[in-house]
Amino acid sequence: MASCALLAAGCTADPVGGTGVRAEMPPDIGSSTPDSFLPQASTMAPSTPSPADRGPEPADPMAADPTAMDDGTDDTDPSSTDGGAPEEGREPIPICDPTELEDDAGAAPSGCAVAGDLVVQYRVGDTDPADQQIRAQFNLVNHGATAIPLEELTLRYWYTKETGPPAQEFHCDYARIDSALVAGSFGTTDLPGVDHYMEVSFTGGTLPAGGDTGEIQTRFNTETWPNYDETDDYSYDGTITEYEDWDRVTLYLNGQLIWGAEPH
Ligand SMILES: [Ca+2]
Ligand SMILES: [Ca+2]
Repeated sequence: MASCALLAAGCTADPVGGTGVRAEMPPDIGSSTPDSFLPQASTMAPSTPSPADRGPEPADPMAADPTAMDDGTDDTDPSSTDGGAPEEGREPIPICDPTELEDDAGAAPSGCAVAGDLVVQYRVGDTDPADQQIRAQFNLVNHGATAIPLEELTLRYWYTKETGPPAQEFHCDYARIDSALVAGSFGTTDLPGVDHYMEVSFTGGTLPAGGDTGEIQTRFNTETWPNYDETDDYSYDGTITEYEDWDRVTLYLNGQLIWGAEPH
């Protein structure tokens, strides 16, 4: 079992000082609910409904406030509460301005990330959609010329949870970049057709220009181990057993959507 197993419940092996720090929202979204953040971030999914159209969040202890999703992990280090923040003295990588790219045709942009250059590849980790676990495996690919610190990236896997209120547990079984750098948390949403997402974040590492992270094997379950039904899950596809580009898993750079389409 990888050292980051049960990250959501805390992890003792911590060679980088960040393991066990669950995914946090970047500063620009950390004080708002996941739902209020989503439409604003949906630069590639403009059809996302307005938050005003939605009712109040259900009385789910995990709902609304991402900081309320903590289930015991160590959040005492204030410097670790802004997972999207860059290292001291370094500016966050912005998304490239499309108009500037047009003016600079032919030149590979650097210092920013081009929408479409960062890609989530997915494959299903188990093809049983009615068991007690959801296994999703990812590879992040960077077709651009700018290396991206992984701390600035978060990924969301969207699904419906049939299993009631018990907390869920995130595991990273393997990651080429080092599973200890991979953290997971859970949020709720009112986006159409889904009610939960798993969010993967990173406590270190780099997505190199022209490279990839290699595979990241994640898995989660509910504490009491009831079955899920994955057949209605937005991000699930039991036929994808080899990695391929998958726009139903979304990727964010410093909180802004840069790959994929949120449920709509
Ligand atoms: Ca499964
Ligand atoms: Ca489901």
